[in-house]
Amino acid sequence: MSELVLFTNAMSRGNTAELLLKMMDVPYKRIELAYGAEMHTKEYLAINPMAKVPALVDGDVIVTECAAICLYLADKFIEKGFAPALNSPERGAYYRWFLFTAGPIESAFTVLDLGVELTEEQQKSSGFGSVERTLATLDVCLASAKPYICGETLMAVDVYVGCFVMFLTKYCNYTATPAMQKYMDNLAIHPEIAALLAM
Ligand SMILES: N[C@@H](CCC(=O)N[C@@H](CS)C(=O)NCC(=O)O)C(=O)O
Repeated sequence: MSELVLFTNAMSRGNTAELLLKMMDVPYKRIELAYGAEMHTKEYLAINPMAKVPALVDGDVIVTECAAICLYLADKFIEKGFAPALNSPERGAYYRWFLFTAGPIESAFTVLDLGVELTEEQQKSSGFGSVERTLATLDVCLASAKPYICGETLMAVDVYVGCFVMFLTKYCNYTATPAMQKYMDNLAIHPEIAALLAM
C-alpha cells in the first residue's frame, strides 16, 4: 500500500483531515507548508493548483478539498467505522450534512467572517441563502443528532461538521445554540476532538 501524505498547515482546515486520520489510527506522513511561497512552488501547484492546503496524496491519487479528503479516507478505510455502509439509509444524512457543510456552511462562514450583508435579491441566487437561514438549518440538523448525525456512531461527517462549528465559535464570534453546544459536548468525549477544542 502507498504511503498517505497530507500537505497541511497547523492553522488551517487541514486540522480536520488530520483529526480524522488520527481518530482512524491510520499512518500518514505530514508535510507542513507555510502560507505564501511554500504553497506556490511548481511541485505543490502540480498537486493543488489552488495553492491551498489541505491536500492528500495517496500514490497516484491526489485529493484536495477537505470534505473530499475526509470522504475519501472514511471510504478507503471503511473497516474503521467512520462511514456508513455504502447502501445503508444512513448514507442519506451522511452525504446531506457533509455537503451542506462544505457548501452553504462554508459560504456562511466566509460571509460572517468578512461581515458582508447580502440583499434579499442576492440571497435568492446564492447557494447558502443567508447566514441566519444556513445556521438555523444546521441547528435543526444538530438538534436531531442521536447523539451523532447518523445515529449512535461517530462518523467522518461529525468530525467535519464538528470542526466547522468549532471554527464558527472560535473565529467568527458566533455563539453556539444549545443544540450545537450539546452536540459539541458529545463530540468532546473523544480525546482527539477534546484536544483540538482546547487549542
Ligand atoms: N475549499 C478548500 C479551502 C482550503 C483553504 O482555503 N485553505 C486555506 C487554509 S484553511 C489555505 O490554504 N490558504 C492559503 C492561501 O490561500 O494562500 C477546502 O475545503 O479544503
